[in-house]
Amino acid sequence: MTDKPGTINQTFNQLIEIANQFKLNGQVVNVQQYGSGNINSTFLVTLDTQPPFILQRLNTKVFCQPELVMSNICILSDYVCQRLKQFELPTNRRWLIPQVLFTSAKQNHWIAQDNSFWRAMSFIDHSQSFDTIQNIQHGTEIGYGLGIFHSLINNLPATQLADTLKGFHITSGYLQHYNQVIAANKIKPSPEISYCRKFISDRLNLTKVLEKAQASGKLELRIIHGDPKINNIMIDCFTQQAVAMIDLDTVKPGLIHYDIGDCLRSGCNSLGEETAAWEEVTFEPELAQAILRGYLAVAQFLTKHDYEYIYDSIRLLAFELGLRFFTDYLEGNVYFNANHAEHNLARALVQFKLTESIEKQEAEISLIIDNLR
Ligand code: ADP
Ligand code: GN1
Ligand code: MG
Repeated sequence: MTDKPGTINQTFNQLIEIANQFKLNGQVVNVQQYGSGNINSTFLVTLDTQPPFILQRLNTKVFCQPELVMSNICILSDYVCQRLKQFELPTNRRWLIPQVLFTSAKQNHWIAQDNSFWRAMSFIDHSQSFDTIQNIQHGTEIGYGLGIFHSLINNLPATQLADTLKGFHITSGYLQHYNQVIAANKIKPSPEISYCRKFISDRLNLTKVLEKAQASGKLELRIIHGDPKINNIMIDCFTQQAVAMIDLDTVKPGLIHYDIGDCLRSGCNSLGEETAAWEEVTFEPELAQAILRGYLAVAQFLTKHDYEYIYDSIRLLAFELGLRFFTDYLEGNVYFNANHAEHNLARALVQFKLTESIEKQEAEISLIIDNLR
């Protein structure tokens, strides 16, 4: 089987057969492609009597030890279920964590004949996710969502979970890989490519900012989500409150700054990651204020040093994602799902423009952070 990101190799009947490997209390009536993720292949399975569930083929090119991903998720969801019994949620809201559904043979995944790796998760009902922030209240809820998630796992020791994606968010590693790709390929010149290359070469001294802070003991490893872009934070359809964080594949030890930076770079760009109007992309400080206000109202464990690196993390995570998209474009789109050959180049341009806007507004963003201390 080819493991090209985003390719769906299974027929409808095969998908039904895979869905039936999981322990269900009803008949499968439909399996349809679902959601918009850049890594896995996601399906919604409808049953005749029970609520639907999520069926996913894990991208094993990205997660080369998928069994570890599944054991991490099981440890996490058991831990959070226990924590929720004593945890006081801000405003009386429901909060859910997706549950792993087991196969009839009591396994947390199923390996199909073509070696593809499948898992099933409970569906977060009456909720939806958005690719861009809808309004200030949505921004605050995104912040609450990440804050609740971090607070729930705050006491889970970093050693409890395996590192399922080595080098994830280590910007200097992405830079090293980029340099190797540049050296190994003949890159055709274009104005966009020149813009990206210059953008990167002008910021080489930025890449180690969080690594250095960690090495000096200012920042410490904790369990983090790893991928808190706003479409991974589910919003309750009735109350408009954050109700769950999904996409738990990258929950593992890391710096909370990866999460804070990623959530803000994703939430404060109202044109969204997929816009073709990359030259118009800006970072919106009032959305940053809303997200951070929600986040900090719940996540009350941040140290003085943690606050000091919030601005750097926002800038770094936008830059890092641009670097990752651009490298993937140069490599022929081997990591992120892409709809066309230039897709990851277009995405890189968006992130670089966003980084530029963050840099221009450093003073204003830093003031917002200071005022929330
Ligand atoms: P990827 O890793 O490819 O981003 P995700 O786990 O984020 O995959 O799933 C893709 C999309 O499917 C999400 O953005 C969301 O819309 C939907 N989804 C995934 N898991 C659930 C769930 N447990 N409940 C409801 N919707 C979900
Ligand atoms: C990927 O899986 P998804 O689409 O939620 C990526 C993130 C990027 C994001 C950019 C494991 O997230 O790091 O920020 O695309 N996930 C992984 O859209 O690499
Ligand atoms: Mg996702």
